[in-house]
Order: sequence, then C-alpha cells, then structure tokens
Amino acid sequence: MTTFKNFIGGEWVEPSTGDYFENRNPADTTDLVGRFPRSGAEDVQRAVESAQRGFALWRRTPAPARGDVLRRVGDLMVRRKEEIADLMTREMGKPLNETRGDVQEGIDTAFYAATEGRRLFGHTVPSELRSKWAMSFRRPVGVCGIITPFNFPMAIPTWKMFPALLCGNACVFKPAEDVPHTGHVLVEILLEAGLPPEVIQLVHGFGETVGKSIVEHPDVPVISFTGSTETGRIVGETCGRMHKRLSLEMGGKNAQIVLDDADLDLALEGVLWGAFGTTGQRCTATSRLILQKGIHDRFLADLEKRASALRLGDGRKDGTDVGPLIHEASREKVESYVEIGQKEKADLVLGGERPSGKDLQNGHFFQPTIFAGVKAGSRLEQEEIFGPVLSVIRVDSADEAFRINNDVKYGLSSSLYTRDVNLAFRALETLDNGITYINAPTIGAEAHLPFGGVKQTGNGHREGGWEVYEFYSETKVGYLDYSGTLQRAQIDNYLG
Ligand code: UN1
Repeated sequence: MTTFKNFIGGEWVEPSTGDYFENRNPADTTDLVGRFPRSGAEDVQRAVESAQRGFALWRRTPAPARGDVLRRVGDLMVRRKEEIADLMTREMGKPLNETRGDVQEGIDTAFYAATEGRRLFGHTVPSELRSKWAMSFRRPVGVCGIITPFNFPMAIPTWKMFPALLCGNACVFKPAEDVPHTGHVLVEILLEAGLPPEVIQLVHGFGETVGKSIVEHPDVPVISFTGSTETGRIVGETCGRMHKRLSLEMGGKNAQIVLDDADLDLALEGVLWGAFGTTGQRCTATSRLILQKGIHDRFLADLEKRASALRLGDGRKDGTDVGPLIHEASREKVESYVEIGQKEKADLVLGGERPSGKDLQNGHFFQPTIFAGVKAGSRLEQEEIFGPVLSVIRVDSADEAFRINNDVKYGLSSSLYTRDVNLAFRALETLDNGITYINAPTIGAEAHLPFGGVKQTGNGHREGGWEVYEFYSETKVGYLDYSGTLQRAQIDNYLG
C-alpha cells in the first residue's frame, strides 16, 4: 500500500501535520487504495507562497507556449487513459466505460485549452478621438483555489485548472478526499508535460481544514468550487466578504419530460442512463421523470422492467451497469429519502433497499429505486438526493410539465422528448435551466460548450466553452494617443 504526498513548493512533500487518511474502494471497503496527507493550514500557507512565485514566472510565458504545455498534457492523458480509468473506478466506483469518459472529457478540455492559447481574444475598436487607439486584452488574475468533488475526479479538475493555467494563473488544487489518487495522477501529468513546478500545488485533505484555508487565504483571489449547496453557501459568503472572484457549481434536481408523441424507446434509454449512470451521483443526474398521461402507464411498466435488470457491482468487472455510492453517509442519505418518499405516500415501484447479493456486502451499494405518483412540491420531488432514486410525476400537458420542471430551486439541466419541433423550441426558451437537451438525457456535457445552471445551482459563471476563459482572466483596456495634444474624451471629439 502506497503512502502519497502533497506537491508543494516544487516538490513532493509530507504534510506538516504528519497525519494521513485512508482511501478505500467504495465497491469493497476492505481494499485500501492508499494513504493520503491529512494536511493543515500550514501546508496551504506554503502552497500559496510557492504558487505566487510560480505565478510571477508563468504569467510571463506567452499564451501559445502555455497552450503547448496543455497539448502535451492531453497527449499524456491519451497514453494513460486506460490506467487512469482503472484507478479512478477503484477509488470512485463508477464503471470503466464511465471513467474512460471522464478521462476523455479531460483530454478534450486539454486540447481545447491548447488551441485557445493562440486566441485569448481581446478587441481593438475605433476610438472616438483622432490619432488614438483603443483596445482590450486579457491578463491573468493570480493564484486560483481549485476545490473539486468526487463524482468527476478528472473531468471537473481539468475544467477548472486547464483554462486557469492557459490564462496564466497558478493553481492550488484540493481534490475531494474520496478521489485523491486521480488528483495525484493529474498533477504528475502536468509536471511531466513541462508545467513549471511552482505553478501547481496539490494539497490533500478535507474541506473543513484545507478547503477552508484556501478559501480564506487573502492571497488567493480566485476560487472555483463544485460541490454541495450547503458548502457552496459558506464559500460564497467568505468570498463575498473578501471580494474574491468565485465560480460556484452546486446542486440540481433535473427532470426528463416525456410527452405523448415521443420516441418512447429512445426516451427509455435516456432515463436509464440519466438516472442510474454514475449511480445518480451527478449534479446533472435525472432525478425527476415527468410523464404525460397518455404514455404514463406503459412507459412506467417498461422502465421498471429495464431498471430491475441493471446489474449492480464492482465497476471494474465486465457487465456492471451501476457501481456503489461513494461512502456510507451517501447511502444513509439515500435511505432517508426512501423513508421520506414513503411518508409522503409516493408509490415505491422498484428498489428502495440495499442489495442482498453476497459479493455486494463490502461496498456502499443501493438498488436502483423508482417512486411513482410523486407529487409536485413534495420533498422527494424538490430536494437533491445524489443517488439512484428517480421520482415519477404524471402530468396532463406539456404546459404542466414545463411548469413543474421550473418549480424547483435548482436549474442545471432538463430534457424533453418530443417530435414536435415547435414545442422543442419553446422548451429551449422557457425551461429555467442552464442546459436543455431535446431527445437526449439530462447528462452528457461537452467540453467546448459552457456548463452551468441558473437559480441556486450556481452563481452565474460557467465551466467549459470560451466563457470560462473570461472567468480566469481580467479584461484590461489600453488607450494609446499619438496626437501629441490633450484630447478630452466626450468633449473634444468630432461630434462636438
Ligand atoms: C457534475 O455532475 O458535476 O454532463 C458534472 C455531465 C458531465 C458533467 C457533470 N459531463 O453530466
């Protein structure tokens, strides 16, 4: 069993605390993945000081050269894809096809960032005065605190760090304590690709110590956080008080709507993947299924049949559809929602229990669970569960479906299955989500498009796409006047 280190000050070092935590396989908790530093505030302090030195150097490296480092990062990730997928499944639990996809999302993000090094556009516009140039351009912001969740151990850190680095910032990275091994490998790859060592700092540990120290550090002007709504609120309060630039990605309560005219086979595949892929542990997971009355009964019966055939198990074994939950507390939370559903008189049509299989007793497994007859406004229908629990709601019309979709505090993704092109466009306009899929499930974001939600899902920023490059850079404006005279804006221009 390996004991891992932090990467601080340009070298692999032990934590100042001398303390470590164990990382175990959620499919079989007798399998110890490794020991990782339980770091403290002192480690964060050293990391930030070093990152400031890294920043001073890196910001002066031309953006195309920074992009070239990220191109090499992408190449190395391609080469190590299978190995990373395997170690990710071991520490996180989702099946290999999903962890391969997770690495691929990182690869896509790397190559996108690499080419962005030759763009990073500003604007040159005509000045209103003669013999004067007016332009805007981008500057990096400083040391970025990168705090990431367990469910996309590679994709989410790359979404944040690759654009941050491309823009010329340095990063202090705290991966979720459930997936430190993937975080370790990502830093290894960045270094092997030629990133100057002090530009990246890896500090392992827990939110209440390491995360908190990063967020509260006065020399970390940028924070990017993906995680729970509760933690996001605390992070947001601190950043607000300290005037920090903050990107928050938090909860979802995403719905798939299936109307009477839909391609039902396609909609069925979509909901199985959206609700039970990653064991429901995506902020984009389908946790509500809104069915129009004409197809409700038939669709529900087919869904129950197909969902009951999903195979739970170790994600590294062939044939596994659904892996375990990340830890015991998640499983208990899921169980508490099964109880809530029953109290609210929803109809438990599938699952609701831990599986009985002998080989599943050492992991945090939970059966795919479906409640039907769920009432709009009930807790089951409103609250994020982050597990394999799907709530089915019956509606009369598309209008009612759209209203129910919007009537939650979150607004990440939504999905509509219909053959009516007019309705599809209306849905794009009226559904209150950052992402709406037509005839596709609520999950499956692509690296070159902006990712994020409205309402309490986030704070208006986006990951991915070119939008994220705006978050990690400051727009600066330059004026250059070669007229040799004082020209007073708004007074001496030709309009006057
Ligand atoms: C998340 O769950 O936090 O589209 C991100 C998707 C993934 C990203 C999910 N590519 O579901």
